[in-house]
Amino acid sequence: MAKIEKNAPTVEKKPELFNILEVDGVPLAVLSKELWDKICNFPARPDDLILATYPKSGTHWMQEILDMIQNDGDVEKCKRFPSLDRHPFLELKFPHKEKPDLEIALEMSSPRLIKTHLPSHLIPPSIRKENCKIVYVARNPKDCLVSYYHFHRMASFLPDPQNLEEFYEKFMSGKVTCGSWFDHVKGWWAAKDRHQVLYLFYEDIKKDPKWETEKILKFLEKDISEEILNKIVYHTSFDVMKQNPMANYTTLPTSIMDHSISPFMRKGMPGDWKNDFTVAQNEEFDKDYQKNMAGSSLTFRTEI
Ligand code: PPS
Repeated sequence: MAKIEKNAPTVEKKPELFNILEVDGVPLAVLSKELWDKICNFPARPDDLILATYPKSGTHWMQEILDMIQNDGDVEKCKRFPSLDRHPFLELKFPHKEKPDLEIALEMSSPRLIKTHLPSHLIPPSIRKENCKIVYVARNPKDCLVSYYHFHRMASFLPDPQNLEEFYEKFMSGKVTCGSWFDHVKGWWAAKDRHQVLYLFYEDIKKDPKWETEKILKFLEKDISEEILNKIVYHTSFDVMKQNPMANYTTLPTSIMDHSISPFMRKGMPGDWKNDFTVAQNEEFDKDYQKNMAGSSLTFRTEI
């Protein structure tokens, strides 16, 4: 295991973009109270497909899989726009866009695919009322923490993480955007028993993408040929997505995301946390994990 890197380089920060609004004790990347009110009143449609994740859990990977499914494996159609412009992020307003994604969603025709990092108890009531299908992807917290740390280094709209030691404390106490990883994964785990939620794990998709994609197809009641299934698995693999400008975030200005500091498509590998965690951090983490997950039937693999 590695030593902690002190004072790792970061992109120039833009504090005016941090815009953290705290809702129910959860820090959210929501621009204003006015936008939050609009989110709460968001009119979901019954055929909306919701993709929910804690940050750095494989949102864009699953977005690509779902887009490929919805477009019957047509790779060119899935390259129509960069990921950020293809499907809206319910609660976000990106610095390079004129309006919040929610307003873009309101103008979109059905069926819509809508992404969100919101915890289950904060999603707009209409999503439940309309019984929308929800795909939730969870990732083991060690890799999630490390990925989130490096993302804070390269994204100008997130605060300076300083070093992994500092960020570790913030992540474990839920003082990062979207709050506690523990509350998020447990909240959605409970929600799956009350709503149409397909709860998937990043590590499972990495281990057997074909099997997991078949699960998604069943959940979406969609039939495709073996050939298209193989095409989806290939097109959404880490190495292919990393080379795809429509999926790897390189179309954004470096003042928003600086890939020379840390690429968005960074490692994509379960167990990468071992390169950043110290032995002491790992021991402390395991103890905290036991405390926070006591009584939960949820289990995670921290390597495959
Ligand atoms: S975000 O910014 O919160 O929406 O990020 P998110 O898309 O949820 O997660 C980014 C991490 O997912 C990895 N990724 C992938 N892993 C495996 N296969 C594929 N195809 C793939 N696409 C993205 C990405 O590399 C980030 O993880 P790390 O560990 O940082 O590499």
